[in-house]
Amino acid sequence: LSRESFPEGFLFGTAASAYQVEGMASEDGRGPSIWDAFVKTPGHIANNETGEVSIDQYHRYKEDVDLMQMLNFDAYRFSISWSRIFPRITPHANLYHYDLPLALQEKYLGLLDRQVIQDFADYAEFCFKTFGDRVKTWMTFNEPRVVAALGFDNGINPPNRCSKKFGNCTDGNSATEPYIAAHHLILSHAEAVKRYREKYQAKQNGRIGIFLDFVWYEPLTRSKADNYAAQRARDFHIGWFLHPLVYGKYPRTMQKIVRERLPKFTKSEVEKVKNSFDVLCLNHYTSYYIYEPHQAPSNVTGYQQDWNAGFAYERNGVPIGRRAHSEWLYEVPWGMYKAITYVKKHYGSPNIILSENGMDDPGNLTFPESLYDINRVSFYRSYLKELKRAMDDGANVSGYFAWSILDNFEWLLGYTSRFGLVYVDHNDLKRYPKLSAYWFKQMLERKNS
Ligand code: GCO
Repeated sequence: LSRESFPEGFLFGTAASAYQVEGMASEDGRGPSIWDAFVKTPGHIANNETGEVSIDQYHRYKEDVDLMQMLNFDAYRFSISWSRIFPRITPHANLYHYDLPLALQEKYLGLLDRQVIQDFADYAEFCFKTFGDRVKTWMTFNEPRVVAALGFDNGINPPNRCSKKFGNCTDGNSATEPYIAAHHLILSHAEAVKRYREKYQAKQNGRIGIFLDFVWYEPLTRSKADNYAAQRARDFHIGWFLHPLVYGKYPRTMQKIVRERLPKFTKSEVEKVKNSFDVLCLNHYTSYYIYEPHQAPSNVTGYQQDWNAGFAYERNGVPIGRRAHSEWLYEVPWGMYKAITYVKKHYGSPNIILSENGMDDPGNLTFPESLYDINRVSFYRSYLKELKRAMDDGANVSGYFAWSILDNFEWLLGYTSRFGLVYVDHNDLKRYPKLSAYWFKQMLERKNS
């Protein structure tokens, strides 16, 4: 596999996000986000770690960008933390990577109030105006499904309104709040895109989109029930957002199951939401076999209950397509081919960037053994081959971003998780490129340079 295996101009990048790598979380006028508040509660994060210092990319960004360039990457996908500034190489700027300002959460419960639509669009417009001369690719939200499902269902991310795990699911609103939050995320995205297109795009000649996470769901058997369960899982996952962005309405399975709890788009909102992206970014990691369970597990509520599909982790006793951060997994690379081909077929063959793909280290690796990450090399090689196969079958993909350039703050897992191509010693913050980093370096070398 080499850069020449992909079309001329195909973009190779790496990805990270503000709260996960910057540090300096309380300095230089940065206001707290909901993650700054969330990490302060003991028990929320592995080893009660925080992003206060993280891996200090705030000060070491030059060294990190030099690393990316040494490894022959073309682009770097980072996020702006709603009050932090950070442009480098071909900047792909993401406006929201989970870190809602705490002030908005406290003022009006953030994503549960329509006020967030204007506030987000004002923030987006500030960024377009200030950085649009240098940033030509904008994304509004990272994984809005994760925001809505894990923040407002019996999930585990802030504002963890109905998290059974942290025991504050008192008001039982998980049946409605994920759908309200998702609706406001879609409307906030559409309002920001409208303003970009009306006021900045012609002059700045940029493009705008969104990051959607898409796990592939394969029916465990050919039965009608398992096929329906797989389709429902895809609809409740990517369809929740991509259906409105392409067709201006929620998927039929979702409408049938969630019914009156599903907010409605007005006629003018449909016009604003439909086709509100120039490029669709897909974050893909893993796949699951899905089967139709007889009833939803008793410990789930709301969105998880509605989804109600069984996840098969094994098939004929062989572990398959399961992703957990703390153990070495069996990944099924063909899920990449299926996910991309599915989006091409069902959503009008949009211009796709594969904006996140990568794997965690098994929890028991020590230094320096973990630098010899041969498993990560085979992970990337096999997933890139599947991506190329989807492109050979006509999928319109123009870029690929590895997650992540550096080991960083992996949300609830803190620094116990290591997704980086580059190892970070969390004691002295020194960076050590792993084998996989050098694999990309040779793979991305421009032969005719
Ligand atoms: C996500 C985010 C990243 C994660 C990455 C590894 O999918 O939650 O985009 O912030 O760190 O996916 O889990």
